[in-house]
Amino acid sequence: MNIPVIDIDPFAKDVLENPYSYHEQKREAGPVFWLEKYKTFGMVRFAEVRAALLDHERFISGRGVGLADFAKEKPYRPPSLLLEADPPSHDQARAIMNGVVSPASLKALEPVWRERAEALVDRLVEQREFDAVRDFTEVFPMLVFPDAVGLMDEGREHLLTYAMAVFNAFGPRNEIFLKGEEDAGAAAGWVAEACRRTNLKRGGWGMAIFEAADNGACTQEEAERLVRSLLSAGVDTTVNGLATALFALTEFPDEWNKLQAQPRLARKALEESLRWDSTVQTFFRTTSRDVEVDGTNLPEGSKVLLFLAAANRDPRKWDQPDIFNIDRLTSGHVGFGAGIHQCLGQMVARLEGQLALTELAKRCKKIRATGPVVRRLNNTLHAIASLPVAVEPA
Ligand code: OVV
Repeated sequence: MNIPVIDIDPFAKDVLENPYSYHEQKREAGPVFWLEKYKTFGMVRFAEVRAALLDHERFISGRGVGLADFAKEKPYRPPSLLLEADPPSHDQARAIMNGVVSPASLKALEPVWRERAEALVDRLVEQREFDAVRDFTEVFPMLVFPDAVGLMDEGREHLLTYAMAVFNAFGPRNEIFLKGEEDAGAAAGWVAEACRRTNLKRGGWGMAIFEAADNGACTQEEAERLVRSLLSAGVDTTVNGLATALFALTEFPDEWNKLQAQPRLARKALEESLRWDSTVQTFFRTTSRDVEVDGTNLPEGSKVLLFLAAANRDPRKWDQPDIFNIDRLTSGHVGFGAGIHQCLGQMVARLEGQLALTELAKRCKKIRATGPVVRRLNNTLHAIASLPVAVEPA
């Protein structure tokens, strides 16, 4: 095959720890390359990654967005009706969810979410020193999201473990995956229970999905699985997206100063942080037919690994891509994906991020790391386990 071959394992521990130093070789190799270890194609350049995301007819999701090809192996859990589906069924499921996780519902939640952000940040700033992840970014989403879904109170801590396992499962069955699987058994059982109608509270997004089912939008069984999507995709993503934003702001103190002077920049800071270090690093697609990319034929049924995070640092697209700059125009970044599968919860994530960063910026003059960032290795998420910080009150 006349195509660059890459021997680096994108799911090896040192690569997952710091993926960015490994992207350039792939980016310079060509618009599409062969990942020898997994016998799949890969793309890291912005133009090709974005084009593939937008081309959902040729780069399909229904055979899974992980390494496993659902046409050849049984999925480890019943496939997501959103993430691991193609039109027309995908679009029906998505329409239900768009009606539930709506701008109007977020507008109603915002005042309560702001109060919770204020109370949490007040307490942390009083402490002066805290762990930005364990005490803040793992706490705040858990103070708002499970209530918005209407989840049962008992056992919510399983959400974080469950989602880590789900995101590990998109990668190979390596040590990281197997370790996550060990932790996830009990969590998966809890999640299955939590998705049932009888366990959901009135007035939440979960019950709203069942009400759509009552009106004929889908079956009750499908409603349960759509609730599962909220629980899979809604917690660890925001926990780590927010953690990365705080990490970026400690690494680039001038950017913190800009935010501190103008807390309204919180939205831009979050968006730039998603570009600078995308929480969801990669997703696969599968070719539905022979596809030509820049003269290379990708045969039907090929898995293609799309490096969203690498595309968001492609110098062909971004000026000084490794620099975190909250004034940057980030529009077009693929941190939330692109096209029909583009993140359904992006408005939720933005609201959580905006509130958390705004309240912090209003109350702190400075924030600095007091110890090293500790990564939590995951096959898909660039995650942080710990980031000790000290703040100087405003
Ligand atoms: C985006 C995402 C990640 C993980 C799971 C799902 C979605 C789901 O729909 O279950």
